[in-house]
Amino acid sequence: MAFRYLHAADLHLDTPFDGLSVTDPKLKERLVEASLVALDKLVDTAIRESVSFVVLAGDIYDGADRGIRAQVRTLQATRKLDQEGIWTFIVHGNHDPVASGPASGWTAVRQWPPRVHIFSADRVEVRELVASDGTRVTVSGISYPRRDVREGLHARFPGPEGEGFHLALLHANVGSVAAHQPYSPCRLEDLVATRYDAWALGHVHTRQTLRASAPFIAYPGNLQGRGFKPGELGAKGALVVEVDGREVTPRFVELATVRFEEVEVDAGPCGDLGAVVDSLQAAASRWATGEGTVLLRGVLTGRTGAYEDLAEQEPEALLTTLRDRAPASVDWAGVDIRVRPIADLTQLLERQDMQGELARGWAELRGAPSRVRGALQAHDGLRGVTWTDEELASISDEAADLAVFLLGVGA
Ligand SMILES: [Mn+2]
Repeated sequence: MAFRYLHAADLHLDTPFDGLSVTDPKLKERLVEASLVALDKLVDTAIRESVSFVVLAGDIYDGADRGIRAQVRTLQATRKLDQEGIWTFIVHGNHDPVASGPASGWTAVRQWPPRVHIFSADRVEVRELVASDGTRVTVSGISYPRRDVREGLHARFPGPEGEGFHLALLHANVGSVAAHQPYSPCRLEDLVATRYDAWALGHVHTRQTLRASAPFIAYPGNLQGRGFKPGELGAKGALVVEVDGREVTPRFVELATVRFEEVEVDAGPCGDLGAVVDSLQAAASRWATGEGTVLLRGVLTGRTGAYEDLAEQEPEALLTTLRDRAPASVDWAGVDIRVRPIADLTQLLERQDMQGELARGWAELRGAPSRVRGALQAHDGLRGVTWTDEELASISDEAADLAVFLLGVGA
């Protein structure tokens, strides 16, 4: 005998996809809908998999002011689950705290279906149900009262009581993940010590199982990727978790309809711009497999004979060319050009002419970041800007590449 539940987190419904420059109106529309479509697919999956309940571990909404579109869609989703006899348990996180900001506590929906429980921010509440196989299940959880919760809320959980399967639901940063805010911080050992059978977590957008059993501890990752940060890339969705006695088995289900991927293309073998376009297109066609849309960002690297071509063309023109010829399910968000010319100033260091002098000047600057810093900060427009030594070294390299290009070295 076994039962299943579905665990999702960080839905960020109606996310505005800040910082993404998308011009294609059809793609724009698809992005605007993506998080909501993913929610619909979550509901379908829960019903198809005959789960006993769904847990949503915080950041359901993207902002504390909770767009009405997102709220109504959530109401419809939980209504559909309720009609199927499936419970929905929700805690709120730092993006959608119970009371925060100018729209403090505002919600367009005050009447939820009977099989929905939204956990309070005042204390840990415990709800009980009987799963499809007759197992007694308790779900314990607590919402964020405001955005910046510095207290480790896990410490407030009273611990499991009685027979059955005991699940704890929380939005938290376990193990100080640097890419995310240090809200409700705790260590993995702290959660293990609580003796729950499972912790359904939210907050960290990268899907990961922190512990396989006793307790099973997992982040399902966000439901729909939101951009090109490392944690947003790849397949996104939810976990269908099967519980068979003490045995807990998660299975990832992809639900996002737009997938973000970064592809690095080595332009080294490319002799001209035509070859670069071919290489980028080949990379795009490798993603033209699944359903849904894959949004690509290309990163062009390597020392290439196409350096000059790439330096001279308009970046937008390259992008338009790629978009025009991309497979139907693939779109380009941008191409980051990090190529370098084939010729290298280090080859010129020994020469007794002007080019040799330039090369030696560059080598000297590269070893003296403080001089580069001083020279840059002398410019009016750059006053107050700071750079790390690594950034200064790469600025020196870029300048050297440009010098090679302008001097026509190796051409
Ligand atoms: Mn969060």
